[in-house]
Amino acid sequence: RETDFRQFSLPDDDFASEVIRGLSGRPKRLPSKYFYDAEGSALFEKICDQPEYYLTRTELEIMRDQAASMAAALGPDVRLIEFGSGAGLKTRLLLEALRNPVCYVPIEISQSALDDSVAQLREDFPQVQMQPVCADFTQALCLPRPAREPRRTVIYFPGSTLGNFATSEADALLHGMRLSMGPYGAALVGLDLKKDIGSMEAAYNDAAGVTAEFTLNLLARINRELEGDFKLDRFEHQARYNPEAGRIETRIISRFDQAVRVSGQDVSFLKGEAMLVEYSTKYSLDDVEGMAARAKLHATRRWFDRDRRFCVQLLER
Ligand code: AVJ
Repeated sequence: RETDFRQFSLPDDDFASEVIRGLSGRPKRLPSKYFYDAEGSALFEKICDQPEYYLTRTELEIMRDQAASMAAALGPDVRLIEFGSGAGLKTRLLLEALRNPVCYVPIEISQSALDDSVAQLREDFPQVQMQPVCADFTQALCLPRPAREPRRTVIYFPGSTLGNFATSEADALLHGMRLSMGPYGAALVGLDLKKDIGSMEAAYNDAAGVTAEFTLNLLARINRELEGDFKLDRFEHQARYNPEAGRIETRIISRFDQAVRVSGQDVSFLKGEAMLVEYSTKYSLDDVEGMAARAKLHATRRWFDRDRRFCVQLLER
């Protein structure tokens, strides 16, 4: 029996309060998880088609070439949990390679993205129990019980989404994953690697302006859902590599002194003032080892693309 699980507090309840809190801080911030409404998820898919955005293409290449090797390392009868499942293309490659997977549990904040991907996967993998959960994977959540006892639980966390978190949050998330995966558990994590600054910055500043549109959609979403009156042409997208922190930092910059109303509150901006909206951390192999050690996990195997731009890392208890 398949059940759709939803978290107890609906994501929308938190949206207003998190936006107001973020805009009251100095610097102003907006949480990047709110990028992914239906519009934002569609725009992210469009980012993945841009020539500058190498991440998705590269990770797909790794999965195409080496999913069989990953599946061999994971073994049979796996319960596969995915954090932030998105369109589920990489997942399909992993599910195809796995031997007799017990169930697939995608945890995704965007209901539309979750519905679309699971509908497809149900058709393609009728023998795998599908147990979608619409939730924010950073919050405590209840997971559905599988119909058959798995040999081990594997948490799949592709896309370098871990890089969206500050170091301390990422550590906490990995540590939480360690607890959710149980004693023989594992995590398979996609991580974007440090490389020349030009390529990293270009990936977040595509010439067609799709990433800028994706970033500013956060303001459009606030307008749609929180009675905001942001004028999008009065703000601009900025994405720069911070070499000390080892991450791309995306900000929305106010082009003028201006006031905006959000959820019945006035928020004022100075010309040039920034709202911090996203981190996209880039890793060295030393960074990966350090992070695994802090979460008390063993970095046992990793798979790269030809040019070593990206890696899929196996972490085991
Ligand atoms: C899928 C969240 C990892 O940070 O590279 C792409 C999101 N933001 N372009 C990333 C994103 C701007 C992406 N993640």
